[in-house]
Amino acid sequence: MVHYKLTYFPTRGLAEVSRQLFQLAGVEFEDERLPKEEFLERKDTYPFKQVPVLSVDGHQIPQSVAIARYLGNKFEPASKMRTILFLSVLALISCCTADSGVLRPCFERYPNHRLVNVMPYHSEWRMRSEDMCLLFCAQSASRCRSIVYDTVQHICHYFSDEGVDQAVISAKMTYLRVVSKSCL
Ligand SMILES: N[C@@H](CCC(=O)N[C@@H](CS)C(=O)NCC(=O)O)C(=O)O
Repeated sequence: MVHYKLTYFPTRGLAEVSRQLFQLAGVEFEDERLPKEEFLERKDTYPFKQVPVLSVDGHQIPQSVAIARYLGNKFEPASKMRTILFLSVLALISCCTADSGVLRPCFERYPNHRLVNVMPYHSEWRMRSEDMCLLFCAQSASRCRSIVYDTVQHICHYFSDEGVDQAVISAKMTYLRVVSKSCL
């Protein structure tokens, strides 16, 4: 029997669609959920130094969408109903990542502030809510130390600097600082 191991964090996030695909197909798999510290110890052993990673008899497959596609093809839906279920599970990908409530305590929040004289390492457009900014920050926790959310244009700017000395008052912008690295 093929041994499947799906490695991710102890959240739904980018692994949930594949977990659901296993459930729907009724196929056994090892649902490995790594605490942050353990992930950091093993990070270098993963193809893109990130998770989720699916191991199929020891062969690693990275990238959440590639994993879901692989499983979708492998576990061919037996009926139309199953096809519908498979498709709806795949469509869940955006809402599955809405676990952000737990992240709130990890940030100090300064409404009407932004950062000056510091460049973001990344900016993400079309972020409908502040919570989406937090989630994205947690997903690149090794770099993300602060966020500025532009509430008008719905852009999250990510900084690897805490930004404490760079914060200035600015309407309709929200500055969020990671309180503790281990929190994320
Ligand atoms: N494009 C990748 C993104 C993977 C990704 O961002 N993984 C995050 C967790 S959701 C991660 O491993 N973050 C830890 C890090 O980058 O150090 C995918 O879809 O699988």
